[in-house]
Amino acid sequence: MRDVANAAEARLRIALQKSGRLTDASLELLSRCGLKVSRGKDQLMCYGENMPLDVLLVRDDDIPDLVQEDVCDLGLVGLNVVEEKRLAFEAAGQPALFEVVRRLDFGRCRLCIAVPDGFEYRGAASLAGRRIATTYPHVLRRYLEERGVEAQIVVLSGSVEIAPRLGRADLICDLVSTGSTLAANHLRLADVVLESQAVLIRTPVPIPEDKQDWARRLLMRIDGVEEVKGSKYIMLHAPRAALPAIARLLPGSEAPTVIPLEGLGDRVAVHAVCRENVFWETLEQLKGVGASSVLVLPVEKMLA
Ligand code: PRT
Ligand code: ZN
Repeated sequence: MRDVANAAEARLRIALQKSGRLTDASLELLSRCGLKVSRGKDQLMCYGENMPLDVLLVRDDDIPDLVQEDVCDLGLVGLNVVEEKRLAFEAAGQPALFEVVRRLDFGRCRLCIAVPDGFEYRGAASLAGRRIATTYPHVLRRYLEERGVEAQIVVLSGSVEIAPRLGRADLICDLVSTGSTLAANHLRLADVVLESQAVLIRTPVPIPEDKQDWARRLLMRIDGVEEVKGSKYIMLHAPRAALPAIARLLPGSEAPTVIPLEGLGDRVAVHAVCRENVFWETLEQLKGVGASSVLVLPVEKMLA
């Protein structure tokens, strides 16, 4: 529970992974939301210098617990960890007190069933009676139960991919992103148990009123940052008659701004935000319908 002194300060607290695959992207997200932090001596707590928001750096597995216990208001963590913790709490007869409020555009991976080369996999029924090594026993158990399959779950804390070679399991259930770890260990993907990505979780305990404004602003800024990822600002000149063709070519653009060009007859300047990347092929096609002086710029911030 929060101590009285900190509650009085009315500072929000967010938990991030201290050192791992999500760390850089999580810090980058907060920095793009405008947060400047100074690291404490213990390197565990970063003080928000320009917002009443402090960052706690911890192991990813601890993040849902910190939100559950209301030590932190928010947390950035993989959905795989959130689901495993949620099911673990429920199995222990305790409701999980954290909820996913945003899915974020990083940390994508898939929790998969993977089998050794030569294993004949014909659907989930092939797993019956087998030993499956994993660090995600609760998510795996739910997957097996939903399919009415009984198998033995071998809980490991790491190096799951070598379990079949060591004879500790027949197959595995582990995270996969590129698939190269599976290939290097002579395993192949058989089924996807969970599609995962980084998520923002928050305590369902109502955030005290004096902190609510910043919690709301942070969420709005996160939405703004996520929205501009991959977005481009495009500027070009074109004959007015080409506007319908240009609108069709610009991916995900809405209501472009059209400005007359002084002394250039029916030529206009078009400015538009495209919600997707703009490729060279599109620029060539734009030129083909009469566009010139085409500029494509990254979008840094957007507030709807
Ligand atoms: O120390 P701490 O407990 O904080 O970190 P950790 O070692 O538990 O986690 P970390 O940093 O490895 O991963 C943090 C989160 O990143 C995970 O919980 C996932 O949400 C996400 N993520 C995304 C991944 C991967 N991609 C990933 N590929 N987590 C792990 N892997 C591992 C996987 O376990 C396997 O060993 O990478 C290997 C497979 O990768 P490929 O590219 O060969 O398929
Ligand atoms: Zn971990």
